[in-house]
Amino acid sequence: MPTRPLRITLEDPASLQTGENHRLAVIRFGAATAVSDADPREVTIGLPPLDGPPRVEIWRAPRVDETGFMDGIGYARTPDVLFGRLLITEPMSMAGAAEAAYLRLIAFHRGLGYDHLLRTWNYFPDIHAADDGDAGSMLDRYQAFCVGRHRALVATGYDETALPAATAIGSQGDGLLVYFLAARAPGEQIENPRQVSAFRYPAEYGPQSPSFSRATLKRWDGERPHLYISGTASIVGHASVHVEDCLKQLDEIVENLRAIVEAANARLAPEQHIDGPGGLGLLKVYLREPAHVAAVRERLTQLVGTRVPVLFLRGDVCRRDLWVEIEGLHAGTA
Ligand code: 3EB
Repeated sequence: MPTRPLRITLEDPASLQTGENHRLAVIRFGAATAVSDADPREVTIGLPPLDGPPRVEIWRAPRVDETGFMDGIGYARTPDVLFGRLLITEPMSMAGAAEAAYLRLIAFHRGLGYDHLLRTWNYFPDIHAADDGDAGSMLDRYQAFCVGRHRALVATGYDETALPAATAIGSQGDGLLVYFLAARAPGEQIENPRQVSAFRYPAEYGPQSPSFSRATLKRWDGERPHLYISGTASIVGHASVHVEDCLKQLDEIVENLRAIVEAANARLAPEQHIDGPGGLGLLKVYLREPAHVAAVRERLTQLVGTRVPVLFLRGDVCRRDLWVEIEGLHAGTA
């Protein structure tokens, strides 16, 4: 009988002052990306919180077997799942940094026997700047990131049916931060019928299509299923829509989240269904323009209600014409 896997909540930072030992990860949000040399479970993402009381994201598990550092990767694990994080600050092209990060993290999670990546988060600064690594290349750093990530996935034999859900957002502070959740047993890839799968985007968005799935559905024995939803933008088919209008982008995002939850529910028994985007355990909203936060908060409340905890962060969506993106986590929280 597997133990309960993990649960992810947003909390007052004061709750970290107790010395409890059940933490798998602690995700903080601040002015600059940083990792802790003292605690392998801690990361700070350079995404300034925009609104509301201070919050940390805490991943807890009933039993954390081991925490440590290996090959520069901080990690913590339970019998079922592995959290890991790495920060690459060496000067390299973006493609080189992404390739190095993914080669290392894939060797690492497989080496410990957690063979299945469920979810990854990717943050790096200057996401729209020209990639300075490949002389003469016309790629921006996000497009170069996609090239490097894909190279590592190909080199390690990753099949597109095994791609994890992901977030990739422009942050503040040095380096490429990647953190991830892997498991002993696979999840189920969920795509969005309103959108072309990202790994099949046409070349107009970059020479290498982005390697991620729209969501991972993960069932656990004796637990409500988890759903880890990728960063979701105002994209229909493969095109950005409502490019001049943040609130219309928000409406479209909520429709995309609804479609993803429906696609997951179609795999689940009725008593396990998630009650739409407002029934998720946590939403993270990434906004390009801090001044939009009040209007976005108000409209989001109209669309999804007040039950779901929401965190607003300042970050850059990878397409210049998109101003807002939302990820959803449903991990033992609702
Ligand atoms: C999109 O749907 C928006 O490259 O890992 C969202 C989530 C986006 C993850 C990634 C990119 C990524 O294409 C951008």
